[in-house]
Amino acid sequence: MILIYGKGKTGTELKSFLDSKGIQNIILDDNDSIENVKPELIIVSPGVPFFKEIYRFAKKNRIPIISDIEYAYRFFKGDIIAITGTDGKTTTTSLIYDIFMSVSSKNVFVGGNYGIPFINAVDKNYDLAVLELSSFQLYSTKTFKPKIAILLNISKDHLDWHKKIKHYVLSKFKIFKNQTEKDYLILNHDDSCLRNIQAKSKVYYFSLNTLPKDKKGIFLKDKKDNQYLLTIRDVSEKDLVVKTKLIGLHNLQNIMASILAAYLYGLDLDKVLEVIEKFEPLPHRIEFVANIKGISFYNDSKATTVQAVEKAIDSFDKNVILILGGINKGGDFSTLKDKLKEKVKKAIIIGRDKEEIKRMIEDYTDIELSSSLEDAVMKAFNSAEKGYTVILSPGCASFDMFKSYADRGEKFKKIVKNLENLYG
Ligand code: UMA
Repeated sequence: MILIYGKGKTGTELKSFLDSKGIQNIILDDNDSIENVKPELIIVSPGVPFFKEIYRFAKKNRIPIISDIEYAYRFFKGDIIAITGTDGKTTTTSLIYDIFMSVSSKNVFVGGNYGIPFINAVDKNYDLAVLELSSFQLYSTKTFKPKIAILLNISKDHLDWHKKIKHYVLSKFKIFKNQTEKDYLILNHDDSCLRNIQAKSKVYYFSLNTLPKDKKGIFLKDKKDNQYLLTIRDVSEKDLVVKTKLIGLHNLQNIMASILAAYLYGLDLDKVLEVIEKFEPLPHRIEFVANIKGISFYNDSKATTVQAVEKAIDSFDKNVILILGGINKGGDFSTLKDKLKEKVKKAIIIGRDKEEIKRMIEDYTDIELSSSLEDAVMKAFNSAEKGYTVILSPGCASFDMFKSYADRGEKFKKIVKNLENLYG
């Protein structure tokens, strides 16, 4: 009998799958007693942290405990492109999916942390799965092995789940742990955590700087008016001109990783570049909302880490008013010191951890504390001048004030749109 642990999306989809196969199962969570259950396997949902009782129960009774990703992998017959990293996963997953849907003739599944559990891909004749994977999902994998693994970047995130950074990094590294010399690993050469990884797979890098001569991959050669000149290096070198609606060099990194995945699959790069040019920014990721009296408003609610806030600030030249705060996931906001001094005129802080965040950054920019998002937007609007940019880039989880980052972003957009109706 299989114990499915967690009654969210993952658990219920696993249950339908096991029921359809006639495999005996039971679905439980923290609210149920596990004392009299004797499963031969436990499949745990990603949101259940490793320090919870169920992991102790599995260890004590010597029952294997795996993630839904590991379980679905054992049945899935197609190729897998798997994407992980602290930031940029969803954009990269979405772009790779669009590229393969448009340019290849493959029947492509997209899912994982992206929203659709991987088990939904099993038995449906997909040739390829493009999977966004969180560290939670990778933590309990055992044999999982993608044909192409992409590791975008690593910064302190989800330390509430993982407790220690080493734990978090090792979970992420599981994405390539079982790969062989037939598989590919795509790494960010600009991230010092990833530059010197030893792997059995064939490693390709992406970088905003020229890659060292002995390294294969893709790098930025020149930038002009929203066009990027890139060089792709394998046995020989080839230049590519990329046009995109995505803002910021962090997005260029996501694009470079996607181009490499397409290249390694042998797709026609001219067609790939056409897909990239048409690709629209996803909601809540440096998403333009409105321009009111010469002040531009951007919604970057998906930025739940300090590193993501840094990327948002990097995307604008100067005169930024930053709205941030919420539940701090262990981030050190003082690392933004130089960017705050250089570009941020004022930071307006909301949410549960506003006092803590204030202490970390008050020496580097003007600060105002605010008790609601409406009030924060008004304060930003009143402080801004023509040519300024107001950006909601919280660097924190949203659950103290909102249902999710998406709810936070939608509410922000609504408030800004109301303001536009009044003053626009
Ligand atoms: N539960 C417990 N104890 C706990 C936590 C959860 O018993 O301490 C049980 C409860 O029954 C609860 C259920 O687990 O109802 C929830 O399971 P879950 O949190 O794993 O949620 P799912 O609905 O199965 O969604 C999960 C991912 N959620 C998380 O990782 C928190 C979804 O990612 C993913 O899209 C989905 O599987 C399909 O694969 C969401 C997410 O927030 C988008 N991810 C985090 C992020 O992107 O930052 C990692």
